[in-house]
Amino acid sequence: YIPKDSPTCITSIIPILQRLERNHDHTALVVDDSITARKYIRSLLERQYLTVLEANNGEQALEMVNRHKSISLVITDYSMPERDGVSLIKELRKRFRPGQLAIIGLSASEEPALTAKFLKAGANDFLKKPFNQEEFYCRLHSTLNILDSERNLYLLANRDYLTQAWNRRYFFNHQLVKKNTGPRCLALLDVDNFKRLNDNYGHHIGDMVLIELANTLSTYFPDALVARFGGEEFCILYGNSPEIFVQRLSRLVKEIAESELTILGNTIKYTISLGVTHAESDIHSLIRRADNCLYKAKEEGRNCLIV
Ligand code: GH3
Ligand code: MG
Ligand code: MG
Ligand code: MG
Repeated sequence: YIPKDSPTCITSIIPILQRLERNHDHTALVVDDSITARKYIRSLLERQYLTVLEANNGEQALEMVNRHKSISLVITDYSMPERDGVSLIKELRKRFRPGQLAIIGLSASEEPALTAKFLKAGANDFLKKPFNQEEFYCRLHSTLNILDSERNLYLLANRDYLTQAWNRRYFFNHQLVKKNTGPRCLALLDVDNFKRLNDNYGHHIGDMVLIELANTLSTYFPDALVARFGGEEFCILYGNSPEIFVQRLSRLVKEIAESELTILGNTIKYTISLGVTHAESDIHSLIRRADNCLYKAKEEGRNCLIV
């Protein structure tokens, strides 16, 4: 189904359909002090299946962006009371890269070099009011295509391909890792006798066990940073009380040992070992200490946790 007034200048239907499907993932914030303008832009965006929110001025827009994490596109007017569009964009760009939040400027102002002013402030694109509807849709689509590509690129660079867990790159770039101060707990997790599991059931089943384990870890620790460090080894960094962390990890060791996975007709049982540490020290000494504990856990017969 193609909306009647979808851009006729794009001749191929397939890209439009694919674009429309992906638009469901985007929430747009329309910022304008004119209700008429807001309603008109809302109707254009809703016809392209975007979810739309509205703000009256730049100040309100900042508040909305803080409150609604789903906002991925801001379409903003220039002249508004309290905070104008250019100032709003400058403020937003302190916190969001163009690949995180797309911004399109719109203005009827005759101010010379306004397009440059918007682009310099960090807008992805700019349109002069009154605009041609087809041009609006063309610019909207190309902005959203770039945003989607940037998001995909980010995930490709930061997630582990097999398990979709965060990878080492993401881990070492994370704020909680970089800050290097304050108490933190770190656990290194290693699957026991994983080589044997691969030998017994095949590498493919081994892969599926890793995927299952990564899913279990992310549901167990939604409040922690979980990353695949490599092979069958995961790292969990937690910013709260070590007592609670160790309790939850102990429960995890027990639960994994007691559970049975059914993968492609095979009943799989496996265990994990953990080395855990908590301190107010830099990440590398935390990892070193956790690794020593993990080594001891293996020495003590595996399927256990050493702090
Ligand atoms: P231990 O209890 O001492 O940890 O024994 P282990 O067999 O788990 O340890 P080892 O380091 O000898 O073997 C790890 C194995 O993990 C070897 C490697 O083939 C396997 N492995 C690493 N990455 C992957 C992967 O992505 N998929 C699968 N299926 N296996 C992997
Ligand atoms: Mg205005
Ligand atoms: Mg290992
Ligand atoms: Mg192992």
